[in-house]
Amino acid sequence: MTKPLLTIDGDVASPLSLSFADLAAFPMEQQIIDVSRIDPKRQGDAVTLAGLLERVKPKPSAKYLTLHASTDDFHASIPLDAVRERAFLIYRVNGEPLSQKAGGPLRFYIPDFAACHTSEIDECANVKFVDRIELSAAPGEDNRPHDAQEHAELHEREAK
Ligand SMILES: Nc1nc2c(c(=O)[nH]1)N[C@H]1C(S)=C(S)[C@@H](COP(=O)(O)O)O[C@H]1N2
Ligand SMILES: [Mo]
Repeated sequence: MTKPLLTIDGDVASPLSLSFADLAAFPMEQQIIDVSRIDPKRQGDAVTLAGLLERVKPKPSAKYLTLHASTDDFHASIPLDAVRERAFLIYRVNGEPLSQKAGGPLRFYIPDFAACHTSEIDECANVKFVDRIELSAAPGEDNRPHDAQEHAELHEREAK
């Protein structure tokens, strides 16, 4: 059995749960094969957020995208319009599921993010271990660090 890695729900017409096999089966025009073409520091293959949204059909009321990682209780909520055409979800490296070390099994990625804790679309919003994407009219749960000290503390915890 292939277990779902990601659920997309909230203000959408068709909520959806997807396994690794489901992600791999997305049409090629909704995949990015070799994300290093877009960001040389990253590797692997991804499904575009636009492709996922086409499947779930956001309602007109959906203005925010909340990325949930239950593994470490990390959450980020960002304006949908700012990322809908450029973000993607990395799910595979060398034919295998993305490793936990790299933020797998599934990691949200915005290629051109702002510096940490400077804007809604910052590097901290590149949520690792993302297992749920929730669409909503208002901002959702968000526990990204607010300042340099909180940020340093988070990375210290991450390194353990
Ligand atoms: N689930 C989860 N995702 C997370 C974090 C986290 O602590 N937990 N840290 C964020 C922060 S603050 C940053 S700067 C980036 C770092 O990503 P990297 O380790 O791949 O460079 O991941 C983001 N995604
Ligand atoms: Mo960050």
